[in-house]
Amino acid sequence: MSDTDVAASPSGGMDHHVSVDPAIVTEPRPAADGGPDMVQLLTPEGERVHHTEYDAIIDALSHDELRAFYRDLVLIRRVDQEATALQRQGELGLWASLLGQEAAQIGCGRAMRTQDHAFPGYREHGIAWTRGLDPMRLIAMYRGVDKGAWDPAEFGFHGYTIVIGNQSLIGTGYAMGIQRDGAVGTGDDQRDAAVIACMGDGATAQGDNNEAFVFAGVYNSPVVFFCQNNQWAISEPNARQTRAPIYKRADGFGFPGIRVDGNDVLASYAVTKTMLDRARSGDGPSLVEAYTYRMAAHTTSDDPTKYRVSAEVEIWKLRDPIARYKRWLMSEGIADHDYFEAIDREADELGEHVRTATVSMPDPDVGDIFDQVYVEPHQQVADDKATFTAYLESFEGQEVQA
Ligand SMILES: Cc1ncc(C[n+]2csc(CCOP(=O)(O)OP(=O)(O)O)c2C)c(N)n1
Ligand SMILES: [Mg+2]
Repeated sequence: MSDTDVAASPSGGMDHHVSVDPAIVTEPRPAADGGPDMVQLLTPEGERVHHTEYDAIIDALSHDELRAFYRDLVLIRRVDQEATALQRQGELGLWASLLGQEAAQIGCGRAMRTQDHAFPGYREHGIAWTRGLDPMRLIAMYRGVDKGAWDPAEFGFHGYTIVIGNQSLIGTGYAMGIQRDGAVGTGDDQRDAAVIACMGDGATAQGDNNEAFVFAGVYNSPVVFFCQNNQWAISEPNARQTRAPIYKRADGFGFPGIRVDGNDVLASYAVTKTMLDRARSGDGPSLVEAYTYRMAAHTTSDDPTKYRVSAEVEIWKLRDPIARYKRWLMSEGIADHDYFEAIDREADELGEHVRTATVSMPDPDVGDIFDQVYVEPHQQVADDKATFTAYLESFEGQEVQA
């Protein structure tokens, strides 16, 4: 396979490990660059692309706000890198990296208002960051010392969930509730609310997701389905999830779908903001397909070299979300060398904090997992706790192998 083949195919033509009907893999696939329908406001080289619908949204941002996007991108990438390293050192049970998807998530998260609610999967560290959730809460969960039970109402950011596709249904249900509470289309900026339901490209193949689209469409619910199409669902490429571009799926459900360059923080922000404004004002749901790439493994338990070629990853490196944004900020004179240095220093400090705070997290009392099952006492759970406690005590005085 030549480099050209790889460039033309988001799957990278990686079919040699899995036997697949050739009729499926030779079907036309979306262009690896997202195609002409994709909204892009910043090229991979950092040049602004003008767009009649979205320019005004970007022009309305102050230089402080534009610089803050950069800070978000760099700091959440650093958290992600540290968490990946900590997992490799045995300090976390698992980590799901967002590497490459920072712009999609920061653009989306910064388009939300305080009263909006996001329903994340397991990789939405960037959206969590924009909602003010301390990344250590995420890390504690992946270390297995915390159940991830932050207060969704406090952050407008619900619990991490690994069940694929559930966010669409739960988010739609929540959006229907917001509608019935009369918090849509009142014209009050402090009150009108909307939901971001996160999903991946793989989630589009779930029945739950399609059922959510039916409900959202029929009830005109204030929900934006934010699909991060990172080209892969573990080892399954887009070509085995869908034969049509994801954003076009919305047509069949009667609401708008739009593909945006998910490696372009400006475009991701402008498009998601437009769709959230629309939802809050009572104009109903939409599907935003943020076209991006998962640069790292699916999770730290996965080895992507088994199913995709490195040439594909190299192509996407050239589309890096942070490099292009930095180039643009510099060329516009919005940020200078001193600013970037200060952000790098802040990232170093944050990295150090992540490392020291992780290794000094206290182990939870193992009994907690039983105590928090029911509000009222429960005999079966009490018996289970006693059995488990006795089992642990049976090791006392023995040397435990790490
Ligand atoms: C209902 C369900 N089926 C299968 C799985 C196993 N699983 C975990 S992640 C994943 C792939 C999801 O891919 P995608 O939606 O593209 O999200 P990404 O991981 O790429 O962000 C699968 C199949 C699951 N967690 N839930
Ligand atoms: Mg995916």
